[in-house]
Amino acid sequence: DGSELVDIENYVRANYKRPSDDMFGIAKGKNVILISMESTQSFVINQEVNGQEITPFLNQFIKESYYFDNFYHQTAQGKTSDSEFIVENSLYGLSRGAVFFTHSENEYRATPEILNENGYYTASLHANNKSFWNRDLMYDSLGYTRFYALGDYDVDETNSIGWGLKDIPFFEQSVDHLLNMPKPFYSKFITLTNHFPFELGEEDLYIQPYDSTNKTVNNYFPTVRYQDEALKLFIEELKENGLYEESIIILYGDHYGISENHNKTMGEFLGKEITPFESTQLQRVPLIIHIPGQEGKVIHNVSGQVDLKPTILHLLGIDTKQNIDFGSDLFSKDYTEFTLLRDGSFITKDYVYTKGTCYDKSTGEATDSADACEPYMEKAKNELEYSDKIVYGDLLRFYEKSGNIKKDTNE
Ligand code: GP9
Ligand code: MN
Repeated sequence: DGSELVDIENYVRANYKRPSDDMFGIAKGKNVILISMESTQSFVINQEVNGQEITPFLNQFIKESYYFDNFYHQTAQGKTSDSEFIVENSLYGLSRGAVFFTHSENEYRATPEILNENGYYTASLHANNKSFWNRDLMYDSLGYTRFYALGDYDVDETNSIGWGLKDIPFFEQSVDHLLNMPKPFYSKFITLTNHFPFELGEEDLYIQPYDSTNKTVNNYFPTVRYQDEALKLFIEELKENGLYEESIIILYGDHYGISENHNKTMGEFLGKEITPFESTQLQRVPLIIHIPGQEGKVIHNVSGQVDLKPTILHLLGIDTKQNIDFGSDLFSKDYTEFTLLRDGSFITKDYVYTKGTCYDKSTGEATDSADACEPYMEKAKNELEYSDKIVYGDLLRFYEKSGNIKKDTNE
């Protein structure tokens, strides 16, 4: 029953971080353009392959945005769907399976639902079959008004590769959908071209593949580069039609593209051995937040996908005190650096804990200093357990919008 929520609520309330006075409501009433970048890891930012930039557009765009260079994905087997779940609920996905499939009927308190109540039109745009990852059902539970899926796009052999519609035509066609939306809108775009096995036609090859015996790693770079080009054209389009100035634009990587199976080649590319410490550091994905009128800034705080929901709501001037969120506002003056991955690994300002070993971030070496990771172990365990209890027990059904636990739990 609802009594299980009491401990969880106490834990979440103790972790709540007050928004900063400077940033709370800075984007009030603005549209939100959220972009999920398929398989995009942070190591490609400001990095070259064959002497050429991999993400020339993003490298520029981060200079006029808030760029979080220690932001981690927290996904597991649910891949893209896990990232969507985490970002919009500030809860963790499950250690096995995909919560989008197993718990789509639950009660949630996701960003789209909250924004609907605040007068926003909410839509997700992704040119794949609507039932992939059970999105059509889960999006109802998350509170989306509209899902622009495969049937809303013109897709044929000439504009597709690999998993489907290429990112450039995807964004081109999505602009028409955007222009038809009532304002303000919250829109989520999910890219696709940079998906394993990273296929690309000759005509879309802006850079040449990496040269090694590993095809996956080789081909990753040109598809990241293609996605970067698609993003550039999309932003140009937004500038032309005036949406750029009236929207906040948030880009994040959904999960890794290069798995641990490729550590040897990654080690060659990066010029260092990929230890469990480095492997954890490779779970960083870009987070870029562009707010009209704000100057660019790199923020080094350790952070993760659970932090996006309260961050976005606070920028829009919407209070989150009553929510059950495991993340916290990245712009809060009280923000505390602690990010938990789904396998129990965690990262703090100075340490990385993974696979039973505590690493000193400044050296990348294992440390047995007793006061290093120990203080966070219990917190890490509790936090994942609490989130799992909410999902498995559908506990948010006992929760009122006002932030009270329902007294009558007979439903
Ligand atoms: C499919 C797209 C890719 O619609 O989200 O899914 P992934 O395999 O990355 O989870
Ligand atoms: Mn994905």
